[in-house]
Amino acid sequence: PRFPVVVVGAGPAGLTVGNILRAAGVDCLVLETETREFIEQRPRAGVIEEWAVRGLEQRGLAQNLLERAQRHTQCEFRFGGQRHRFSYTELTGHHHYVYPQPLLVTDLVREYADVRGGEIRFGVRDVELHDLDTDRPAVSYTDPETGQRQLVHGDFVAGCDGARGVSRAAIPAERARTARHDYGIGWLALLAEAPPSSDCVLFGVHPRGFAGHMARSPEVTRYYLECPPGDDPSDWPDDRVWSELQHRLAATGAPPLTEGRLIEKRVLDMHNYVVEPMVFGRLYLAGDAAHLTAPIAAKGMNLALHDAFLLGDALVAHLTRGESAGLGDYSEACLGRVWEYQEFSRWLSEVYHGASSGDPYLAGTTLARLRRVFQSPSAGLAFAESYLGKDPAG
Ligand code: RFL
Repeated sequence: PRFPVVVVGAGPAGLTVGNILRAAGVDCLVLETETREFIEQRPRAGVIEEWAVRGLEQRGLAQNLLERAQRHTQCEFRFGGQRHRFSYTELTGHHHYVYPQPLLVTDLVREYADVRGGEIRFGVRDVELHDLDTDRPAVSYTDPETGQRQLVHGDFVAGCDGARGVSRAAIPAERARTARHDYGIGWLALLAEAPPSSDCVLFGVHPRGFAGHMARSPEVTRYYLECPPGDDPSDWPDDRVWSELQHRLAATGAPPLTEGRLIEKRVLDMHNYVVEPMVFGRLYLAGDAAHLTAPIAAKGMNLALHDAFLLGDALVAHLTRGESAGLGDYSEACLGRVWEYQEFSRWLSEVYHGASSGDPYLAGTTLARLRRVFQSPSAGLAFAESYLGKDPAG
């Protein structure tokens, strides 16, 4: 079989590319190693930036999101035992959407496969990419039902298989550079079966370590606790987690957190990477396959969507109208935003983790940085702009 585009990976990036192609009548095949049930439930991101929602809306992909997502207008930092509200919408007129990633993925799969008639194979094994540097690239995989190897030819391969996929590794080392940054910090990522304890996102900057609170739905709340990298989640029984969260997020006038059963407990070793360029021959990387940002600033899915909009539109322009400028500019057009978000993540990581670094100098300077966001209107505005993400239209 032959498809104009073979998309590797059915995350937000791959499914968005697939949907854009199908809307333009371009055939494509999406290959995914997991089952449909699994990807529709995998908990991860929740914060989507306004421009990204608009990008989905323009492509007919935001109907459920716009009906169901919460709109957030402020966040709260807690440090020095006090609450500090930051109303970014008041400063900028823009807000954040909160819509859990599994719901977005569910919407995107449904639209791609059930509405737009796109082809997708779940549960594929041992995906390999071939002849990427020629005009007849191919992808092979083992079919989960027959156990047979399948070979699919395409004109283009979209590598959207995330941080643990095969696409990035298919680029020879001398053809792309990977820049890495390891924070040397761990976050215990938690999902609690408990209603949110605040009407907005909370960031606790505490000498014992960072703690975060993010609503996901009226019944489920995401929490984060800074911990040593490589910590074992089994060292974090529920009692210890709640006592640490209560302690690090305590502030004058703030009610205690509403506790509940912890349904996810994973230690994330915070690191970032960026692959440059994001293109090798007929392979175009998008999303986490090309660049990872630790969830410090909640940027990963937004970058994945930005790449997917540009790649989907560029492939459509090339395949339906013979216009190849979009494909030519693709990598550079993505990387501007990628580096901007990487820099903000790094800046924010210092703010979150300075107080607990054990270095009193770093603790002093990063707390000063945080106070400046509240005391200086221009520093507040600059922070709000980075936090909300740059609007590609303006
Ligand atoms: P995904 O979502 O990882 O999708 C890749 C898909 O490819 C499949 N796959 C393969 N398929 C075929 N062949 C192979 N060889 C394959 N190998 C893997 C995988 O099963 C998967 O279905 O990548 P994509 O599309 O680039 O999307 C990226 C986002 O998922 C990611 O950046 C975000 O989840 C990051 N992130 C957050 N981003 C935000 O914008 N806001 C947030 O609030 C936010 N919170 C988070 C996050 C990530 C987290 N984790 C994973 C550490 C919170 C957490 C806890």
